[in-house]
Amino acid sequence: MNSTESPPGRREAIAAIVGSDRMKELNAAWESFSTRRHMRVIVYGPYDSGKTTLIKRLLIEGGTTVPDWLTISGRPETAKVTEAESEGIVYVDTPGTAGRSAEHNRLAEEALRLTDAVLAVLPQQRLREDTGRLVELAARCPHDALHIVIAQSDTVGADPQSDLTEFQRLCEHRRAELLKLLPGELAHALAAAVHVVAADPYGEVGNARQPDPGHYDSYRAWDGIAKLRASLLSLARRLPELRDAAQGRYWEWAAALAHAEGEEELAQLAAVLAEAEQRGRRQALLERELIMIDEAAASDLQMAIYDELQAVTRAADGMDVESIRSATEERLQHRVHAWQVEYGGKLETLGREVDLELALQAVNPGSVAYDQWLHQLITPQPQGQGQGQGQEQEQEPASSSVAERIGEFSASATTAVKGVIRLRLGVPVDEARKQLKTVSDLRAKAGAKFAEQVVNLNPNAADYQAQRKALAEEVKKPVEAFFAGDSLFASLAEAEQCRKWISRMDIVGEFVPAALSLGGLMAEQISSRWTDKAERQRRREERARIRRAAEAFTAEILENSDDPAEGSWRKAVRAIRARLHADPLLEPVTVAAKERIGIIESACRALR
Ligand SMILES: Nc1nc2c(ncn2[C@@H]2O[C@H](COP(=O)(O)OP(=O)(O)O)[C@@H](O)[C@H]2O)c(=O)[nH]1
Ligand SMILES: [Mg+2]
Repeated sequence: MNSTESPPGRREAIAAIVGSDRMKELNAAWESFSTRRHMRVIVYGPYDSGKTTLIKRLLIEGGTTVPDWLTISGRPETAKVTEAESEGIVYVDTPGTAGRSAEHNRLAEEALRLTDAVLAVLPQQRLREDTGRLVELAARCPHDALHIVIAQSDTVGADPQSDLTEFQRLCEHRRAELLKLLPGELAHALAAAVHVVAADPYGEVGNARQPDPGHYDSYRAWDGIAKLRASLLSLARRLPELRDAAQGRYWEWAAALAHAEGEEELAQLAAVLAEAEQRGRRQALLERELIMIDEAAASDLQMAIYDELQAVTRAADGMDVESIRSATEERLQHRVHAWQVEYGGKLETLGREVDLELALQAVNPGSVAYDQWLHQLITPQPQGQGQGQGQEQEQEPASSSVAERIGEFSASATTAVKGVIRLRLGVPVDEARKQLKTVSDLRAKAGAKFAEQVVNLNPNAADYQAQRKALAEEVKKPVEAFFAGDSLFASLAEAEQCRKWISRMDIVGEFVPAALSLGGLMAEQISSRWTDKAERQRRREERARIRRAAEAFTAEILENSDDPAEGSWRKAVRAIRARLHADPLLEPVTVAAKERIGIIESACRALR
C-alpha cells in the first residue's frame, strides 16, 4: 500500500453514507480501471475543437488502424465516450463540453474521474471561450499529467507553407495569449505543456478514414504533432506513478461525493427528527393531560360514591332493605350523573384536542419531510440506482398521511420493508416491522374478505361498481381502525347510561348489610353515649365494608362492560390514547433517525 491509496477507514465511511450497493459500484469502477495496462488519456474540450481529428492523427502516426467510430464531423454527434489504443496509450474521445448538452457534459466529467492523463484541446480561433473550464480542469488534475493542445494552427492567419516565420510568430502569440488568460501560477506550471498543432492541415483529410501517413509528410515540419507525440510517450513511461495519483483522485472524488450526500441526508434527517420529536412532545403532553383527567376522574368518583353511601348510612337506622336500596340508588344516580357530565366533558374536550393535533400534523410543513422520508424508508428502492438521477420517484400526494400510506402496502411490499429498513439504516427496527406485519395481516384479511364477498355481487346490476366500492370500503375498516383507534364513545353524555350503571350494581348484596349494621350502631351510640372496644371494632369493620363497596361501585362504573354500545370510562380513555399513538412508527423512526445521524456524522468526520 502506498500513500495515495485510500485508507480502509475512508472507504468504510463512504460506504456508510452511500450504501453497500453503490459502494460496490464505486469499487468495481475503480477495479476495472486499475487493471488496465495502458495509460488512459482523456481528450477533453469544446465541440469542434478538433479532438476526434487529433486522435485520428495520433493513431495514424502510431501506425494503428483507425476504428470505425472515429468519424470526423462538424456536428456534435459523439454522444458516447469512445476509446482507441495506439503505442501503449489509450485515447478517450469525449463528446465535447461547452454546455450544449447536460448529458454530454456529464459523460465528459465522468470520464475525467478515471484517467491517468488529460489532453485538453482548444481551437486556436476560440481560445477565450473555454479558459474557465480549463482552470477548473487543472484544479482537478495534476499539472504534470495535463497537456494542452491549441488546435487547427494552420488557420492561425499566415500560411505556414509560404511564410513559416510569420506562422510561427502567430502560433507563439497564441500560446502566450492562452497562458496570459490563466492565473499566474497555473500558467507557470503549464508553460511547457502547451502545444500548438495542426492535426489535419488545411482540413484536407477530413472524413477520409485511413489516409496514407505519407499525406502529412510535407506538413510535419510545422504541424507540431511529433513533439506532442513525444511528450505523450514520455508521459506513458510514468504510468505507475500516474496510476497511483489517479487512485488518490478517484477516492478523493468519491469521498467528496459521499460527504456532500451525507450533509444533504443529515439536513433531511434533522428535519425528520425535529418533526418526530415535536410530535412526540405534543403527544406526551396530551397523554399527560389524559392521565391527569383519568386519575382525577377515578378518585373523584370514588369519593363521591363514598360520600353518598355514608349519607345513606346516617339515615339507615330503622329503614328496611328496600328503602335503603332505593335511597342509595337515587343518591348515587344524582352524584354519578354530575360526575359523568363533568369528566365526560373534560374527556371530550381532550379528544377534540387530539383530533386537532392529528389534523395539524397532516398540514405542518415539517411533517411533509417526515412523511416523505418515512415513505422512502419503507418503500423498496430500485436496485443499483444512484441518487439524484434516473427516473423521478413517484411522489405520493403530500396530504395523505403516513397511516394511509402504510395502509396501502401489499404483503410483498411489507416483506421488502424489512430488508430496506435494515439496509438503509443499518439497524433492525423491530417495532416498525412488527407494526407493519400487523397492518399487512389486517390487509391480507381484508383482501381475502373482499375476494370472498365480491363474487356474491351481481356484475350486471346497475350499481355494481358502487356496491363493489362500498364493499372495498367496508373491508378496509379494520385496517383503518388499527390506526385511528376506537372513536370516542358518545354514550358517556347520555344520562340513560348512568341509570344502567347504577341498576347493575349489587347494592343489596354489597352495601345494604353494612349500612344497616353501621346505621344501627351509630344510633345506639347516640342514644347510650357508650361504646365498648368490641363495638368500636365492629364499627371500623362496617366502615371498611362501605369503603370497599364504594371501591367496587367505582370500578364497575369505570371499567365495566364488554358491550361496545354501553361504553365505559376506561374504554374512552383507551380510545383517546390509541388515537394519540396512531402513528405506530413515531418511536422507531426517531430511534432509527438518531442512529442514522450518528453513522453519517462519524462517516463525514472521517471523510474531512
Ligand atoms: N483546417 C483544419 N481543420 C481541422 C483541423 N482539425 C480539425 N479540423 C476540422 O474541425 C472540425 C471539427 O473537428 P472534430 O475533430 O470533429 O472536432 P471535435 O468535435 O472536437 O471532435 C472538423 O470540420 C475538422 O475537419 C486542423 O488541424 N485543421
Ligand atoms: Mg468529436
